[in-house]
Parts: sequence; structure tokens; C-alpha cells
Amino acid sequence: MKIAEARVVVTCPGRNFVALKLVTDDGVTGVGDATLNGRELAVAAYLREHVCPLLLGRDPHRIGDTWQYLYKGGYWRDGPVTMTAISAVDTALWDIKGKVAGLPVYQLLGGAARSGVLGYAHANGATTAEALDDVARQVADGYRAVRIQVAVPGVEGTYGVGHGGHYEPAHGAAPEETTWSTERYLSFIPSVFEAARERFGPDLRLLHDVHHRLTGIEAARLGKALEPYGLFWMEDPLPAENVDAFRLIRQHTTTPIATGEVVTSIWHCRDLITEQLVDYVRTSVTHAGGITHLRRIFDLADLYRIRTGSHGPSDSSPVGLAAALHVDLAVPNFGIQEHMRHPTEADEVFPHAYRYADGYLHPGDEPGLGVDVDEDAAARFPYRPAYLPVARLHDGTLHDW
Ligand code: CS2
Ligand code: MG
Repeated sequence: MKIAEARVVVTCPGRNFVALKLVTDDGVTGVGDATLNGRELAVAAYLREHVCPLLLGRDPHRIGDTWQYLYKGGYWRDGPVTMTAISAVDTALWDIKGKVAGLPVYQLLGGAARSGVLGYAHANGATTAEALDDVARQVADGYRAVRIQVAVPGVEGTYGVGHGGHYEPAHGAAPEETTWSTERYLSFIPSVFEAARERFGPDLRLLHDVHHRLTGIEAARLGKALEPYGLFWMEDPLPAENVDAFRLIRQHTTTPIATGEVVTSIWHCRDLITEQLVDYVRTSVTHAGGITHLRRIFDLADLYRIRTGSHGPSDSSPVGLAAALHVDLAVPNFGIQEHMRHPTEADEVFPHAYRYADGYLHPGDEPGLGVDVDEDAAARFPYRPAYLPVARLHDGTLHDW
């Protein structure tokens, strides 16, 4: 069996996605997600120009060898563009292997370790009251875990808060300029979770995303202030490369910490894991080397009783979510899976077998990943440039968004 074709599909059904489709000489297809929000065409070109030609003629069953060939063989290792491209190839090869075996990918990973994948929904609002009404909607929809983001008074364009309805941060031919004030944020956020606990009681799992904006000591202060409300996690208090600052947070607070959505390899989260500086590792199948590499990261985490909390935003495609769900179902140390629904047009371009019911997701039982890209439907939604925002302090200094 040989890889006979490798096609890159760029499409914008509600938002931009890149998919890789591999076809074998006997007609088996496999898909991988190659979406890197705001830098989509860089990955598409990396695949088309440098990776696809090398795949032709290779044995699709040699998943591990192909991974090493693309990682070590490129000489220039790592980085989000390279790793997203490798992720897409790896995921597509697992899809092919599953189809050839006639089994869903989670069976090849050891089989189901649980009956369903606990998902967390997003709730947001311009005010606390609005956000809590959104939490109530998610709870009514069955979710047992909800992330809450609320616009900080006096801070325009707070991260995670939609412009009415669905939250989609990437838009426009240049990044939107937003403002940020750590002081206002820190004094406001604890009141949101106090109100959430009052309204929803002790059982609902509550999550919050800080989106890399604090220093170590600021994050420590926030973690302490949130302790009375028993958060499931405080996400990305600061950029993951600052391992020392995570050490500082750990000295001050027992609020659980999740990080890793921008981490692209095991090397970048090794110290966070082995020093137990985080409680949940959020690396994604789309950006951290596909199913093969994600399993290595999650296995390392399991040695330290650290659980998984895979990134699952609507800017990873349904192919990425499907692949994540197969891993989630099989690994011993699964924690939670982010679930942000895709726009309807995206579900149409990427028909899938995964399903959501009553707080839990399941990848389905079709052979392979159980997801595809409909190339005719994809062609109806041409790429539109869309960038993530930037954040500035009130004096104009560029801050982390
Ligand atoms: C986020 C993302 O889902 C999350 O937790 O942090 O929404 C993130 O902003 C985007 O994936 C960036 O592309
Ligand atoms: Mg996040």
C-alpha cells in the first residue's frame, strides 16, 4: 500500500480551516486538520511545497517513521507551522489505518477507557448577569462544566466575550486593536465566580481562561482570590514558556492550573509536567504533533497524575475535534475536553460521526476517525484573511492577547 495523492484543502465555512487529504493507491482516504488560526496559508504552503511531495509513494502504515522523517528530516524542527503540518499528516495516517483495520481509531489506541468524553462549554457576556444566563443555557443543554468569561468593566474587547452570540475572535484583514488593564481585571473577576457559585451551587464545574495575560505574582493573587469558589481550573495564567513563573504561582495557590494550547511539543511542556507545575495539560492534536505525539505527552503527564484537557476551540476543524475525541476516549488520564460548537456550514463541509449528548461527547464507531472533508462543499467557501486581535495597555504598550 502506498500514498498516491496528497491534497491540501483551504476553506472558510464560517471561519478558515485547512485540511490535508491523503489517498492511497487502493483508494483509502485519510484526513488531518492543518488549521493554524491567522497563519493558515503558511501551513498550507508548507504542506503543499515541502511535505506532500515527500509523502507520495510512502507506506501509510508507517506512522511513527513518517513522523520522525518529517520532524528530524526537516532539520529545522518544531514551531507551530511545522508541527501543525506534521499533526495533519499523522492524523490522516491514523484515519487510514483505522479504515484499513475496519476499526475506529480509539480501538487502535487501546479501546474505550470510559463511556463518554466529558466536555466543557463556553459561556460569556457583556455583564456578569448576561454571562450567568448563558451558563444557565449551557446547563440546560446538559453541560456539567462551563467556562465563564465576562467583559471587564472599562476594558474594551475582553478576551472570550463575543460581539453578541457566537464567540469568534479572528476577523478582518488586520488584527483588531483591543485594550487591557490587569488592575481592573484582577479586581473584577472574583466577583463573577462568587455570583456563579451563588446561582449554580457547588456541583457545576467552573473554568476560567486568563489567556496568558498575567505575571506570576498576579496569577498567584488571582488563584488565591478564586480559591473560595473551587474552580475546576484557571487556564493559561501566563505564557507557557515562563516555567519559573509557574513555580511562583504554585507556591501561593491551590487553584488548579491548565496550560498548553500553544505548546507544540513534549519538550516545551516537559518541565511543567515533571515538576507538577500544572494540573491539566491542554496540548492539542492539531498543533502538538497529531495523535502519535499527543499520546507521548499525555503518557508523560500520567506518570505525575496530571490529566488532559485538550484544546478544542472552533478554530480547530471538526477533523481536529474528531481526532481529539478518539484520544480522549482511550487515554487513562483523561480530564476534560473543550467543546465549542462549529458554525453549521463547517459541519456541512466536514461531515462527522462524533456526537454530543447530556454533557458528554463520543467519537462514534465508524472505521478511522469518522470525519471527512467534502471537497465540493469546501470549494463553495473560499479563504478570507482573518486575524486574531492584539491587546494594548492604556498607554499603547503591546500586551499578550
Ligand atoms: C482559547 C482559544 O479555546 C481556548 O481556550 O484560548 O479560543 C484561543 O484564543 C484560540 O484558539 C486562538 O486561535
Ligand atoms: Mg485558552
